[in-house]
Amino acid sequence: MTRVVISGTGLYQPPHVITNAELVEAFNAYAALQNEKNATAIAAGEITAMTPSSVEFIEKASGIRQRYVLDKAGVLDPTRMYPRFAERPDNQISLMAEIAADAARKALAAAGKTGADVDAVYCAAANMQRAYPAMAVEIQQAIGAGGYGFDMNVACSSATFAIEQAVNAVKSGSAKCALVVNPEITSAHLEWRDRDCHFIFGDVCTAVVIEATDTATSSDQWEVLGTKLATQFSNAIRNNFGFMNRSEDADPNARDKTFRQEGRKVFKEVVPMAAAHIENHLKTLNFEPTQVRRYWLHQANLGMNQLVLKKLVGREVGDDIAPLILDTYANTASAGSIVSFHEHHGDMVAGDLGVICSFGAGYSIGSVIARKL
Ligand code: CO8
Repeated sequence: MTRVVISGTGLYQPPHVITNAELVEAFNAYAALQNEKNATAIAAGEITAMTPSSVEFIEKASGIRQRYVLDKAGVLDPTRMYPRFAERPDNQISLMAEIAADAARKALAAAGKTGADVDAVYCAAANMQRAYPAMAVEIQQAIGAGGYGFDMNVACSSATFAIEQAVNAVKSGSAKCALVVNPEITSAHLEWRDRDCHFIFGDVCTAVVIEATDTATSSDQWEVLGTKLATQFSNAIRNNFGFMNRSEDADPNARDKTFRQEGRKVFKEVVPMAAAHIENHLKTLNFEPTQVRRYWLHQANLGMNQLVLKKLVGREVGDDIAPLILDTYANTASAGSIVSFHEHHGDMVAGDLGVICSFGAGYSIGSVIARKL
């Protein structure tokens, strides 16, 4: 049986930071403008006045302190409240492919490979920039890869679901060296005008190189011992944006065409599901949760991760067991657990066991159990 490793990871970090203070200032300015505009209707009781956001709430409820974004000015403009991206001509690489190619080149350098070694590209993300041609094929061309590429979307679990496809492709021999990229431009689909969620997301892109042990030359290899995917339908995290909107005569700016969720419900339902998923996955490989040196969990909420870990190992654990990147990057959809892995595995030694686990819309949960070689 072919043994498969993660032999390199790469990260594209957007150029702009938005702190919670900047975010709240812009939101509150927007809310004041709306209240001024709607003063008569508010006074008549026809609509409810918007309430301000607060830095204290955001930090207490989520653990998020700042986020990276590709465009800051548009998001913080109280008369706009979403990023401003220039439409690109067909002969220019798409923004998603551009940041993915950057992360991919870094991951390939870490793995000691070039684009020419890659024969499978999975562009896995919570949102896709266009319908076709697939961003993965554009990325394939940008890095000079061969083989095939396709896009896939499993919301916040896109990365782990793609890793399973990549691992299976290498195991079956349909690919020799697979690249998983997760360009998450969440700022374009976040509703920055809704105080319940305006603080949640940030932009980033991660890349992971997956190949067989017999081709890997990297000094940093993680053998994938197993992957496990699960989905269970839920409406608690939803976005109705899609290609049918025009034919449905739907308002493209309606609230349901951007990200929305019932945060508390998600929190309550997903914590036990994620803990049970990881425990069962470890059991199939005869491991106990306490044998895991590090958990790189989905980065949606600090309290959520602490609870998942408490259920798993029976005690409070700190950053050494479950490193947090949410405070700096916010929720970066499918890239979060990979950013955590990328930034927090350098100190680990041969034989150490780790679990990458994502959870999100769908619901969807994906886990990857890996051991440092
Ligand atoms: N400032 C001040 N007060 C606020 C704010 C704010 N910004 N927002 C809400 N409040 C108020 C509320 O109105 C409420 O007031 P009241 O009690 O009077 O009704 C009170 O604060 C408490 O509100 P909540 O119950 O909503 O607050 P929570 O403590 O539940 O915290 C969280 C909200 C942080 C959202 C929390 O519920 C959470 O993190 N839940 C888990 C979410 C999660 O894991 N989601 C899955 C990940 S998402 C995913 O999979 C994405 C896929 C697609 C990506 C697309 C990219 C855009």
